[in-house]
Amino acid sequence: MIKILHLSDIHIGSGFSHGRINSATGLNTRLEDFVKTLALCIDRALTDTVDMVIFGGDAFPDATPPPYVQEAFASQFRRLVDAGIPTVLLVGNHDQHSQGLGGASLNIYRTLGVPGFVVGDTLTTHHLETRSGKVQVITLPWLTRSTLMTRQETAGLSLTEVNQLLTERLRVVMEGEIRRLDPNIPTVLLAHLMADNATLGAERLLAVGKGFTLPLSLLTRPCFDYVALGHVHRHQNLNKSNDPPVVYPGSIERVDFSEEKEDKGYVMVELERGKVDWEFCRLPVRSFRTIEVDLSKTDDPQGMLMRAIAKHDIQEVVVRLIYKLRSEQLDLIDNSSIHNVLSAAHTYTIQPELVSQLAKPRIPELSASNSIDPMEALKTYLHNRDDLKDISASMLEAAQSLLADDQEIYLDTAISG
Ligand SMILES: [Mn+2]
Repeated sequence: MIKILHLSDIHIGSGFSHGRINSATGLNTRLEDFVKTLALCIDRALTDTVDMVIFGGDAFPDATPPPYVQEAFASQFRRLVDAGIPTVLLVGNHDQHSQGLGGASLNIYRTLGVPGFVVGDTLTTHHLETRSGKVQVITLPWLTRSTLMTRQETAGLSLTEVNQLLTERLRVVMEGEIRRLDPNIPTVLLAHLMADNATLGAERLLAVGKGFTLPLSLLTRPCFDYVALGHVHRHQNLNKSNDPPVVYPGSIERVDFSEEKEDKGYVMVELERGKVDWEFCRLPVRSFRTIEVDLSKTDDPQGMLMRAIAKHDIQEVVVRLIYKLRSEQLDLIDNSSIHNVLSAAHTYTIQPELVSQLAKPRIPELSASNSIDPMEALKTYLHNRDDLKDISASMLEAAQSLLADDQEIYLDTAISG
């Protein structure tokens, strides 16, 4: 039986806006949080003497993290080298340069020839020797349009068509890898991808550009004993039958407020050929809390706001306060006492939202339902703005010539096709 620790989406060095500078160390407290949490994962690998650690990709927020962040990451993984635990580092979308090939932030481990370390930046099968026997790991890093297709092949295709073509290509290449597997050795597929039935989290906002979505059927093959995924930050097993398990461990720390309610952790796997057990292990990470309150209908907005905050234990929590109010209520809010109570939080942000301005346009004649000539709209607007009286004539003149230019350009294009 082979014991594996599977973690993913470390994103160390991100979310600094949710932290503050620790005056004792000079470091952002969120970097310290991420280091502490990563250290807990490595601790577990060492105390349980796992046979292998697999990382599902997205080590940093981008491919060129600052040296002190790289060092924080390296000094934790170094502990696995010292313990002689084989480790596979998969390349995620955040580890790749938008230009060129490969995972720039992780390739250094291969370049240095770190003993027992494998960097997965291509679709290939790695044959690893662990203390408890052999294991096969197929690495499937984040795919981009240029991975399996040339520019000529994708020219003129829609995103959906490109996605289909990529899936077909991948199926063929994957089939080649599968055919070369030794059927008697336990096998793991380690992939950084978006599966079509995954429940999304912050990654859809973090991703640079639109990625591809791959069908689950590509992953649920009987030749795989365990499918280890990365990319989606919410922990989940995509395969209801669990044969094989197709598991996102999720991110190890909350990257932003979209992960406020998610458990964070890693996965412990026990693997034999044809048999697998796995368990999600929660990590004690810093809490995030959104406090949202609508004050627009109360006579006592300050009191209601303070009561809403008091309902929560915000000690050492990253807090986001969102409150709605009418502009007439602004004078009833005492900002200094809000800052005062929120200072118990680790960090906090305050987002007041005015409701009245959203409800009705400032100049009724200019409501969106009326389709009016732009010159007429500008005249109406200027008519309502006494402060612009002096320049209104020249503004109208400028607008007139802009519109004329625009029409000329439009006609030019129309004629030239
Ligand atoms: Mn990712």
